[in-house]
Amino acid sequence: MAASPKGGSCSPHGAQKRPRSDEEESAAERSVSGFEVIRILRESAREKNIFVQGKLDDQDAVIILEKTPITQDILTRMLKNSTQKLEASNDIYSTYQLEPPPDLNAIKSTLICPATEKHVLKYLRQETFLLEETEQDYQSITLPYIKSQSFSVQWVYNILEKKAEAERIVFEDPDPQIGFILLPDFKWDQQQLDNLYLIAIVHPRDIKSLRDLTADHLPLLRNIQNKGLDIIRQRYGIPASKLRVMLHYQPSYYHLHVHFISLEYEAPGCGVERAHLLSDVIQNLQDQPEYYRKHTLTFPIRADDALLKHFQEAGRV
Ligand code: M7G
Repeated sequence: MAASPKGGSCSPHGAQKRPRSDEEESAAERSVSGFEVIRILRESAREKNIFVQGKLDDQDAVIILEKTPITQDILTRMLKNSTQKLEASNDIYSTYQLEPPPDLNAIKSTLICPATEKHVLKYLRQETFLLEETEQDYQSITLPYIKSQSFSVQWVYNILEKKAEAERIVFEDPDPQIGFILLPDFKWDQQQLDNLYLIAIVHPRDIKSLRDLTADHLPLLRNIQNKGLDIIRQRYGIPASKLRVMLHYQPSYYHLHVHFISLEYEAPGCGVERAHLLSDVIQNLQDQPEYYRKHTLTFPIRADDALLKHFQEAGRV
């Protein structure tokens, strides 16, 4: 199914068309053809993607290349218009190498440039462990670490201030307390609905993660749940029963955001060790206003993550 909008009721709210900023212009003009490969950080034949560290214009860079799913709407054109080479045939069985026309053969690519050491580590395949973080651990180990180390959330502020991706906004509720912006996640190329992936980024800037949430945030969370689901149903025709609406703990970026993912798509980070369904979060906070402040939270951590070292030094693992 193609990801064309259904109905017109969720046109960008407050997202005016505007000239591109200098940053966007330079990103748009940067060509990946000058990317010099240094090493493969991770690759998966099953997921058909590759994560590569390299240099672009003398800057450290990471590029992620991914073959996109073959969907019903392009199937007929693909079969009809591809050049085909017979590879082998035996009785009723034959295999072909199909070469589809370029527009049906796109590779989704994400470039991070300049990339930090933390980006490189994020994509490097690594052994992971589970950590149990008590309320005290969060205050004495994790919070100081986050304050000193976490990824910059400049890209989030650019979205909230319409300095980037403004034309991609699917919906905005501008309320400073309970408002948010809903837009396609970088992981989604918007070509098909099977891997639909949107994120809701909240307007308040003082909520780092799930850990900060209390019952005071219930109006915000309910607003995201109700409006997010409504808009996705109207625009893409996907009902709530086909969506995984969740938060990550730990997130990579410490500005509260909620992931809306097609149930058909086994996206990275959907496992029980990292994902928290928004509906569970809402219920837990209804039952216990300080649930996420007080409870021990378990999350996966990579062997090379400096936070693990801090837990080790504190004698917690
Ligand atoms: P997360 O839970 O903090 O960490 O999610 P994760 O990246 O380990 O899942 C952040 C989400 O924001 C991810 O799903 C990213 O794909 C997405 N994302 C990251 N960046 C830098 C951008 C961006 O610049 N634009 C958009 N639209 N999405 C992004």
